[in-house]
Amino acid sequence: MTIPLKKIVLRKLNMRLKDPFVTSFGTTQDKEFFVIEVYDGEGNCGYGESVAFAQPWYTEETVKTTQHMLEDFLIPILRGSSVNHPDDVSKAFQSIRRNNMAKAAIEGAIWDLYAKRENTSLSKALGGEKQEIEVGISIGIQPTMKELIERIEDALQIGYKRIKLKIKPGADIEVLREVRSYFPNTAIMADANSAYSLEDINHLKKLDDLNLMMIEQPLAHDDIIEHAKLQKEINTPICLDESIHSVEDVRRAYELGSCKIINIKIGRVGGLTEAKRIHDFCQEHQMEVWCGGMLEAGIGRAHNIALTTLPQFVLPGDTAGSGNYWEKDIITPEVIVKKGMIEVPNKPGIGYEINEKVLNEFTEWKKEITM
Ligand code: OSB
Ligand code: MG
Repeated sequence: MTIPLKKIVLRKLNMRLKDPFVTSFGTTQDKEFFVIEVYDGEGNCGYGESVAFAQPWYTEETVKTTQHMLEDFLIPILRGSSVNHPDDVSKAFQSIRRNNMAKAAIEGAIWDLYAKRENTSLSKALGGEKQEIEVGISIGIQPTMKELIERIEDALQIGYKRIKLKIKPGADIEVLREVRSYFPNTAIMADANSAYSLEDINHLKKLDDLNLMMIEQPLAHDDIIEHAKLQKEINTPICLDESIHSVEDVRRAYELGSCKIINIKIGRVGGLTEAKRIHDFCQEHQMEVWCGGMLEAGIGRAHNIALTTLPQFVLPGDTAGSGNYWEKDIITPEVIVKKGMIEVPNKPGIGYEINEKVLNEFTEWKKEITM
């Protein structure tokens, strides 16, 4: 049965993170993004959240390109399509190259709407099984070792199942070595966000002494081949993040041996349908996966939680609790982490209510688009 797409509301939000988030590519504190509401005219509304940053330093997309794609291409395509299942959305978008984060934002809203119409949770609509998920935390580069150790101690207090530390040239092996000496038995991994090249191979080999769960995206954002060369030389498992935009990218990485682990981000791969395809490929080929994060507010966080209930998400993801990022979140209840676990909501759709007061407070403008 066709899902009626009667009206879309595009909201531009601006929310300030509690603390600036520092990576090898730059610092983020003000998070600009879109909330997309899709109405069926029968009393249901699906919610999506866009994840592209204001600057094109993680991928090529930005807040402005997201708006351009949504208004000038993606929404017009939906106006002329009949959507029977959310899987139809990515098919309808096939004529548009990449712009995966823009596609994912609106596809996510339609997945939520679909689940609500089916009176089932987004988790179950995706085929998820878990009632609770294990989560880790991603800690940005800190000004001092003292602050880093404190951040890790706070995270361990909350029970996060693994600690991810951002590294960059000049703030890497020595930092990790010191952290390891403070926390000999903690599950630790590092994320380089593409800051190294194969010329650094002898330097990167030193990671092997640190008993890390993995090193995430050490080499170029668009590389598959050099990661395979590096993986042959180091024992630390490589996890690819920036290099993966589709199940085809995962197949190439698998066949070349470029990594052992895949970080799935819904936005980077163009939506939940493609994320599920990647999950299924990895399950079949025994590659471990986990759900990455883009400093999302509550709606994006809820989508990540639902995705993580699929069985091959065997490693803790970056979906930390709302309070790790925000003074107040746009959903209610906020996402709470207890003993490193998040309880999966079983209400229809994303399973959280929208906190309209907070949503309106952070909305810079909104537009109603009649379909
Ligand atoms: O590389 O995973 C990344 C944040 C922004 C951009 C890229 C990355 C990250 C994170 C934080 O690591 C994940 C999160 O807590 O949402
Ligand atoms: Mg990463």
